[in-house]
Formats: sequence, structure tokens, C-alpha cells
Amino acid sequence: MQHRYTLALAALLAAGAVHAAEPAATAPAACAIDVEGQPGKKFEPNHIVVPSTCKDFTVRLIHTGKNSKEKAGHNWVLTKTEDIDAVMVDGIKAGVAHEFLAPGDARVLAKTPMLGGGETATVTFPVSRLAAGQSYTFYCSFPAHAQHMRGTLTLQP
Ligand SMILES: [Cu+2]
Repeated sequence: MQHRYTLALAALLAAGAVHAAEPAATAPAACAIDVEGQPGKKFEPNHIVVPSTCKDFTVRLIHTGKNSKEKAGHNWVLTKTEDIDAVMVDGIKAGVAHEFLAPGDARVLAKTPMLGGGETATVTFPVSRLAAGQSYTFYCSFPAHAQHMRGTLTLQP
């Protein structure tokens, strides 16, 4: 009995230790979301609604593929929909050293680092950065992905 309890406690502690490293775990559930960067250049989900009651919003990106970040990296980059194509073009010019984003690009509202297969990263941004009625697009700035690997985000009216 004691042994079983110890095992259960160890499992709980281990789970807690894993989550403690993730900022998403400390935010209220509705103010955070997990987004998978999947093989086939897809985000799941590909539409996010941010509750206007949240002060901050956290996206945890999970690269569910197996390729290295040099071969098929994924990141999560948020811009206004009307900015996305220009941000993409400038990002590709900025090159791999800048993870395909122009340094200091003010049109980038939030971004994670570029990840390789099996890696995760989180980004938290203030919801005050978003406006109701504005269309936002998130994308992966990896060159072969940038055009197609996209999703949309809106602030809940
Ligand atoms: Cu990608």
C-alpha cells in the first residue's frame, strides 16, 4: 500500500515537474492554447479565438514532426492579416540566422522560436495588443512553409 502510494506520488511529482517548466500551465485554461505544428505544413487548430476577458494569452507550439529545424522547422508568428505577405517576404530576406523574420519587425505581434521535431515553445502576449474586428493570421516563417502553413486568429467580440 505504502509502495503504491509512493509510486502514485512520484508520478504526480514527475507530471508536475514537466508542467512547471511551461508557462501555459500557470495561465487560466481559456487564456492559453496548444497548437500543433504538424507534418504536411499544417497547424492544428488553424483558427484561434482569444477571449477578450484574458489579460494575456499564451500559445504553446508543439512540433509533432520528426525533422530537424534546419530541414522542416516550425514556429508560430502572429501578424495582422494584411501584413502577413510583406512580413513573410522580409523574413525570407532576413534568412536563417534570424529564423526568417526581419529583426525588430514591429508588424510581428508575437512569435515563438523556430522548433525542430518533438520540441515545444510558448509565447505569451498581452491581449491589449489585439483589436476586435481585426483579422489576424499566424504562420510558420520557414521558407517552404510560409505561404501555406497558416491559420487565423480573432479577438472574441
Ligand atoms: Cu513550419
